[in-house]
Amino acid sequence: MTAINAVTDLTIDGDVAVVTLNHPPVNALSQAVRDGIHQGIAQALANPAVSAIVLICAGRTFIAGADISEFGKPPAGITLPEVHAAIENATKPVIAAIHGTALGGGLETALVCHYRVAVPSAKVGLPEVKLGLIPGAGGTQRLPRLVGAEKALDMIVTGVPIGAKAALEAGVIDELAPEHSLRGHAIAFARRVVAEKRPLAKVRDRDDRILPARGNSALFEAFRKANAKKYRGFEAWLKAVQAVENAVNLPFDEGMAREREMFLALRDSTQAKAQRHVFFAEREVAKIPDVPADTPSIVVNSVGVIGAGTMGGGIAMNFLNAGIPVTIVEMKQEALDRGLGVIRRNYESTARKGRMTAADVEKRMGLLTGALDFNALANCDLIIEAVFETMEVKKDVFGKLDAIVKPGAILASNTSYLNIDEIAAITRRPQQVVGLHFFSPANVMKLLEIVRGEKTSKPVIATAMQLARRIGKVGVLVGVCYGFVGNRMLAQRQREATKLVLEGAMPWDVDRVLHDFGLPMGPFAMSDLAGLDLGWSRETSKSSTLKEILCEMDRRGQKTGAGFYDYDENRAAKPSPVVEKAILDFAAKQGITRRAITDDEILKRCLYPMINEGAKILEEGKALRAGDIDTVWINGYGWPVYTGGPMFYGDTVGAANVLAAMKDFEARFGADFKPAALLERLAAENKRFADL
Ligand code: 3H9
Repeated sequence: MTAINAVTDLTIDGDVAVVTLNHPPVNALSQAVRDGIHQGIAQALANPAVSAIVLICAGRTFIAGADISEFGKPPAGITLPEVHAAIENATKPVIAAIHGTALGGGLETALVCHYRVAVPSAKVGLPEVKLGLIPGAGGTQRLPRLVGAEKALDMIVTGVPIGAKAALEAGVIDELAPEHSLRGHAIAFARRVVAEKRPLAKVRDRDDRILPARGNSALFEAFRKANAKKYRGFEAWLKAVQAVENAVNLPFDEGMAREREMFLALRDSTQAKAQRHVFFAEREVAKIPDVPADTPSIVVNSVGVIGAGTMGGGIAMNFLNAGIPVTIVEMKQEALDRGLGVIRRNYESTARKGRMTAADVEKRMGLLTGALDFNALANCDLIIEAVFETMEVKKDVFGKLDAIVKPGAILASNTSYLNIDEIAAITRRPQQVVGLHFFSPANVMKLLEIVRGEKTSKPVIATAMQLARRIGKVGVLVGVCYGFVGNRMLAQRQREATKLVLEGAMPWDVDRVLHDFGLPMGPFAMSDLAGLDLGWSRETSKSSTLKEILCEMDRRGQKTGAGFYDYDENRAAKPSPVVEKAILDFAAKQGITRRAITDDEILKRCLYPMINEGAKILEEGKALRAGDIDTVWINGYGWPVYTGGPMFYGDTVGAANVLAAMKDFEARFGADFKPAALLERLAAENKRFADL
């Protein structure tokens, strides 16, 4: 074995040279890796004893793509296209041996090899769109030549990898290797290629699979139309469609040149920078400086959930899906039966859509036990309460739990706003108490705010973070404050949206501006969906807010067919003249002279106070990093990933610009807009939240 460089070895096995990359964690194509492949291939070609070359990776995966952390830095060393040319033009066959994931530049490297073998568990894909990019090293030109235009469009635009068996059927790979003998099988395959005098197959030379789509612009147009809504706001996917269309219609080298041009333009775009930020932020969020990875954790093999309502049921489903038994407790048999019934129906509906088998449904339901007594929770490792949101009720529940549940168990609250320290203080084990704030619908939304109380122990935090991953959530550690990170910032937007409507805008103006920004829906459409009568009662209603007035008119949201909007039988929303009049009357009663409000003002007044609140959250240490706040908003509220989250968006606008607008608003509208000290500091020092 010869070491080519720190990350590459060359071994000669009879007449086959094996170039092995070893660059943990994912063998990304850093400068050293590119260099290693290039030199390894050159040495193998120069060796007269070698008749074929295998390219393989050590560790958990084949090359998982370009090294994303190199983007945005000055280019150094040999480029990937140069490495690819060396492989493709090699005078001896080069075989890619794939395990783990061959993604992005990794798959592109495999596609310039003359043949590809993979173990059954391997996956291959071009996920560049998820980073705001298109494949930039031939992926959009070579993949269609192997799998045809339609399959290539699907793979490149969704970015979702396919398994090795599907890849074999589609024509991406040539052969499957047994799971645990990839190296040996790849060498044997290489010998066969030589013995059978198979050609040095170059994907670039094939056109049999793309010919059917040549000149068929309707195919691409239909694809664009069918996906326009799904990818609203994203730039890269349309470029990807264009690149595949080029592959079909243009000579190979011209298609390559266009792909490169589009890739480079996208790589330096705001969207790609934002999506790279999100990629790293979602991974960094798991790192807690004072709770290192080796912190001991608590084994969680059984979970108790208190409350079988919408939230409790959704929470329970997460654990059932992960194979963890759940005991769910309700006060009354009827409520318990209803809750269990809803869970079953949810699973059955998933099964009807073909995303689960009937056996899967029964397996999950078999892990679920209903009970009417807290004593049923005595042996659970973790208990999460999802009961009514008042401090008295929560304290009562925690007091009872503390008396019943085994000593090492974790007691968690799903509260959205309440003070975890106050709840913990009622128990004899405040170190075992933590907030686990799920977002509705709890079995769907990816976010889990993990609320660290003053006394929450490090093992409890480590356990909560690991558990989040185990149930497929993105766990974000937050501190105790009203509304934690997500709802605390949301309150800023809600306040301004309500004020804007009294000052001169209409709910549909505010919603349109925020929807166009990329949010799934605006605040008023969201209120209609959630129900305007949350926390409202006819007895205490005094026509003192617009919401109260609408509830009094029985306009309580989508469920009553009317709220801020009118709804037809298909739940399609229409601006409501009744609401318009109610707004004008209410504003007049309040003595407000309405004025024209621009879309620009709506956007800034709704979003900048959120960024400002995010700055306060950072100042107070209630979130560890700006990227953690972005992760909350992207995974919990559907904030458009291509803007990077509220704090990254603040960086894009620039702290000085956000500050200037906040000061202007403060002068016109008062203390709601008082700038955070951190925002002032960043503006003065010309820094970004990302620099903190
Ligand atoms: C591309 O290829 C462009 C080309 O078309 C053109 C070029 C000219 N670079 O996710 P994990 C790090 S674009 C740098 O927790 P898993 C990651 O940050 C690229 N670093 O593991 C983390 O670091 P840390 C196309 C990377 O097992 C560690 O590796 N490729 C990269 O859950 C472990 O990651 C992609 O988009 C990278 N490319 O999942 C693939 N990838 O430990 C992106 C990972 O310090 N990667 N890291 O936090 C993935 O999808 C997943 O990481 C993967 C493993 C499925 C591979």
